[in-house]
Amino acid sequence: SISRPTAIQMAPFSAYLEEELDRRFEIIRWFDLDPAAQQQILSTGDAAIGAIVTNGHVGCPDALIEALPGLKIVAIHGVGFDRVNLDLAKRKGVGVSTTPNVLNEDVADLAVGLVIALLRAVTPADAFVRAGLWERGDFPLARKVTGRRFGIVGLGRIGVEIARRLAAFGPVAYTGSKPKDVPYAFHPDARTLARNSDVLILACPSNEQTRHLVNRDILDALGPQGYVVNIARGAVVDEAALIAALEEGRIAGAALDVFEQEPHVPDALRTSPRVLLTPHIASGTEETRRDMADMVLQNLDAMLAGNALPHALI
Ligand code: 8YV
Repeated sequence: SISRPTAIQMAPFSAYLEEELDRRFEIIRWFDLDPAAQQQILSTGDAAIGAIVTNGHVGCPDALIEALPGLKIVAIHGVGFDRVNLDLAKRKGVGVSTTPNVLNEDVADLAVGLVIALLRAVTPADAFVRAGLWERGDFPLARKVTGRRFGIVGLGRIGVEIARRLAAFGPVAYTGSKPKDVPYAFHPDARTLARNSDVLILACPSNEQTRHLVNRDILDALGPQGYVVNIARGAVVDEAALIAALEEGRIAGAALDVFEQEPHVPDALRTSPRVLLTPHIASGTEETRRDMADMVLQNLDAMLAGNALPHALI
């Protein structure tokens, strides 16, 4: 029989994407394999495995890229590539693709939703009504959104969409590697931005430069009336420093869609009345996930046809 190409799938996807993957490849679901079966693949290095399909935050281990002589592509369903070793992929002649732009609007929409929900205490207010507490008295007052100063860390494709939306509410400033041609104030570093912001929104990539960028120093620059919103990556925030700042009232609150050890969320965050938590859902709409799936498939189809990857990082 004519053998079909094999692909390793690193994480579960939508039924649509999984069906389309099954149509094209013999699929190995890495997350369903026990350690011995994984080790078997790592030591035999099956040359039929031409693709790894993964998501933005799971990525793939270096050992897998090293082990597979027939590997041609790591196709990421997402834009973050912090868990894929680009230098190694390049050295091995393996292409890496992402799904840029199609998720910008959703991620920006969720960032704005988190800002409003956090300052206006929407989830505690919902819990208050459900618990029947309204009949015993009014809900405590929240904080005003309009007029707040918004500071965006990372004005890339997503950051700029967040800026456009938040500009309807108050002044927007940003920091990043360089100033851009935009109508928002640039600050050269996160500390200066934090000092001049009420709400600090993280929209930068996760890399060595941004690891624990939001540390004690930045949180103290933001101050006791300040809020943090993270839709980027957990690693951008020193979670222990954030927890301490929340517990000691050195910042007012935080809304987090991403975490350092997700899906593990520390108890100190899960029990804090000052935080709003979502399970990495910023790109999670049916519409956008369909578009992301189609981009993954375009990249895989290009690989199968021997063409250049349309959304290649390298
Ligand atoms: C999703 C993301 O978590 O794009 C990213 O980098 O983190 C998200 O879109 C994920 O990649 C969807 O599979």
